Amino acid sequence: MVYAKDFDGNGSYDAVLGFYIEGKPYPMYHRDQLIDQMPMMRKKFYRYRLYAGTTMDKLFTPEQQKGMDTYSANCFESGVFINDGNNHYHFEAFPDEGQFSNISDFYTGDFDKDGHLDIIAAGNSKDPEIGTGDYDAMAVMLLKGDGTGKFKADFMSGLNERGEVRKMVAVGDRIILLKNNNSAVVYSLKK
Ligand SMILES: [Ca+2]
Ligand SMILES: [Ca+2]
Repeated sequence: MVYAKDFDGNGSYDAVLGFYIEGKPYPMYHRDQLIDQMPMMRKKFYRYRLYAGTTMDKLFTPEQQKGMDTYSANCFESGVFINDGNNHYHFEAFPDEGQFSNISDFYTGDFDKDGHLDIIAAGNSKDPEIGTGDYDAMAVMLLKGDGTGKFKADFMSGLNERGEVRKMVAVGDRIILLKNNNSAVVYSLKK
């Protein structure tokens, strides 16, 4: 969930992220991170002990919560929306392997020539804040489609990279992986 408002009145919108533990929403941040962004919180949480166990609704006074926006997200999985026709789409999440990291770019095609559309997914990111850690478990991966909207990771595809892939560009039968702070890598697709 997200609470959002200019809580400290400095002219910029503050978004405070929370997550649920056994049904109760807690802030995502450590006390120090929160205070870095909103120094006024130092007064309220002058000891770590006071911050420990604070739920989102106790973070701000009822007065501060007035007029704030709240948002929530129910799904964090990567996947695809399948077009069922008649302007109707359904979401199909990727298998667990497709959730190993963030996905920055997709490239579709029938790479194994079995008549079903496959996906090359690329990702990884060192951008997350310190408390989250790097996303580094999947720079690029082939997800083979079975034609029903389901995909399966193929670790024998020959795609094997590290680092952060931000974008893929297809040129003829080659695919170029563009990485952050690193050289581009070129793969030839099987004919
Ligand atoms: Ca602010
Ligand atoms: Ca295929």
